[in-house]
Amino acid sequence: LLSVSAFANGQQDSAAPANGEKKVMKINAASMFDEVHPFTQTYYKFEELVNKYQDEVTIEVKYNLNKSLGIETDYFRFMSQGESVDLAILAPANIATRVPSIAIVDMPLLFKDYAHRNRVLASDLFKAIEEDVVKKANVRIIGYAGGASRSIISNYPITNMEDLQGFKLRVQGAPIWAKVFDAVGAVPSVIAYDEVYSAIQTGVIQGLENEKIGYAQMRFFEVAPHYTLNEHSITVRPLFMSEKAYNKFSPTVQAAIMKAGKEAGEFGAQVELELGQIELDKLVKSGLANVHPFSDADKAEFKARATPALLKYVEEAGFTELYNGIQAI
Ligand code: MAV
Repeated sequence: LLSVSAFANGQQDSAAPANGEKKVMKINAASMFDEVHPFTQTYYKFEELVNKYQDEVTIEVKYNLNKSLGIETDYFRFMSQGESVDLAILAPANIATRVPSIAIVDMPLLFKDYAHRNRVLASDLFKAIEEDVVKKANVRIIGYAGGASRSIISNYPITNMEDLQGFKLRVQGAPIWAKVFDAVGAVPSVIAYDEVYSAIQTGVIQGLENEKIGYAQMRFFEVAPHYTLNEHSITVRPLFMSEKAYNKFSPTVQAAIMKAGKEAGEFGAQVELELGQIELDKLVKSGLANVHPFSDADKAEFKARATPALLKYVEEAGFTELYNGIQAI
């Protein structure tokens, strides 16, 4: 009877406990990257910690890496439907169509610096968004990875605001990204992440904006050998679990999932900071990429031109209070 009811609850994957042995519960994690990428290392850390923080079940994570299950937009769809993917780190922009409020979490120019980002994440300012995500999209934020900066990547050198004028670049799907790049004089278009490389190659666009680690792992340097340190955003990459998977666990295990998720996310952010720089340095050393500075004056001009668009968006989307709370912290 026990195993029949376990089956009826959708726990087909879990082996029945025999003679006091722990039940094995399998979950599927997905990433567009390889085993050294910080997102993958976040999953490894999660698996280690979640089994340390509870002893009711053994959680076994299956790693579907290197786009074997598609890209982050696919993972979101799968998790939301409770199919194929149970655990994934996603850029907030990927889910903004279903949960518009999440776009603010990762908006360009939102954070003053890395410490500010961490203060915001340590506060409960994103609590309402976390609840919104469960309600509207059937996925649960269990931690936050990311923490790297995004900068401009191009097939010609960009060293100042003037070079940026007319720059055709790919941006993420949440509308705020196009609005900001439009405001600074570039020409943004929304393109799926796995189509960016060939879009640059064929001249549809001249570049994109991305983290150092994405630049290296997606091999964008082959078609766009210029990385400009304008650092227009510091990322927040929520670690999501599908609500369907989460609900399979007892409250004790769920508490361990939340604790492990939080710590794994913090670990992943640390890894990303270090690894991104290492990978970019390697590319520069081997002559595969050129890094360009962007002066403080140019950063200030970027910000001045982008800010009215950002504020307009914040107001229209009804996030003024949240935005002010973030800026005040
Ligand atoms: C980077 O690879 C990551 O931030 C990832 O989460 C995003 O989806 C991707 O960029 C992107 O720009 O789509």
